[in-house]
Amino acid sequence: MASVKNSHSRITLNCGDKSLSLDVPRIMGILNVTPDSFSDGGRFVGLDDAMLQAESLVVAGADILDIGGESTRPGAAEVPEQQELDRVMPVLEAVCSRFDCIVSIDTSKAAVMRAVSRAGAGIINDVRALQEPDALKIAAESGLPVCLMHMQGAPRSMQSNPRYQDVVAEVGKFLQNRLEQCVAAGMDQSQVLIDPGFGFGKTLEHNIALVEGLPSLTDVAPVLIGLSRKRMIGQMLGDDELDRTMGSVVAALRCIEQGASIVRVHDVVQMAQAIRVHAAITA
Ligand code: PT1
Repeated sequence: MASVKNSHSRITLNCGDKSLSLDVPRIMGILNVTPDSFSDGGRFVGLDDAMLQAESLVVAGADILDIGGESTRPGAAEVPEQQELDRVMPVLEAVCSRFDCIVSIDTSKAAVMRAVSRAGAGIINDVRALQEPDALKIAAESGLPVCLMHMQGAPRSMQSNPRYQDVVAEVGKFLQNRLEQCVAAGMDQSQVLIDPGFGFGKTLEHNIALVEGLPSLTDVAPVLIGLSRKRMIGQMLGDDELDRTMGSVVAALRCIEQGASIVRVHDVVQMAQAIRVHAAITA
């Protein structure tokens, strides 16, 4: 199936002992281990539950499992380091011993990055783009691919009054600058992903502008996007529609058409079907 190739389709991510080619769109399945996690309502706190969820994501076709011990949805409070480690490490170790899949860790803390890179993590996913103390240095030392995300403000207050002159230009400039910092810290440029950060200090209009402006980001680096079940989908469907799955799949597919390389989703089966049909038609 030779679908339309985006400009990063020859890149392979070197995720420790595994690798991931970006020749086709890739699916990152969300495995949250935060009790206050949005959308899954904190159902996957226990290790057994987390393993069942991990298995279903892998069987459904996830290329990467994303494990996060800190909720970063709007309004969420920060989590102490030890609590984040207590949430993430047992799940990471169990997933790595039971499944042959790449695990990314959603964290901003250098100490968590160091611990997970020694325990088998394959990607560091940081919504704060390695701006926390020591994060850039520790991430570079890990040798793992990183995802740099744009956020305006902090999770607790970021949706109170998001403002931009030109959201696409400002997000692009920020990510380009963080990418340069990563290269200066010794990372291989091909191992850095960027993410516009849908819903992180953005109105619906900002989010839509970023979907349509995505090609200017894919010029900078391979793009990862996450909009699964977010408020922006609810806003487009009407907030009385509680099932955001189809809306999320359509929006993610549009991002793939716009050149996104990796989509971070809850609903892996539906996303995988959409990608397969889209690839067959556009081949
Ligand atoms: C994301 C992302 C993430 N999103 C990456 N990591 C979350 N790389 C966590 C809402 O508006 O997009 N990219 N890690 C989850 N964060 C949110 C933000 C959840 C906004 C919900 C909303 O509903």
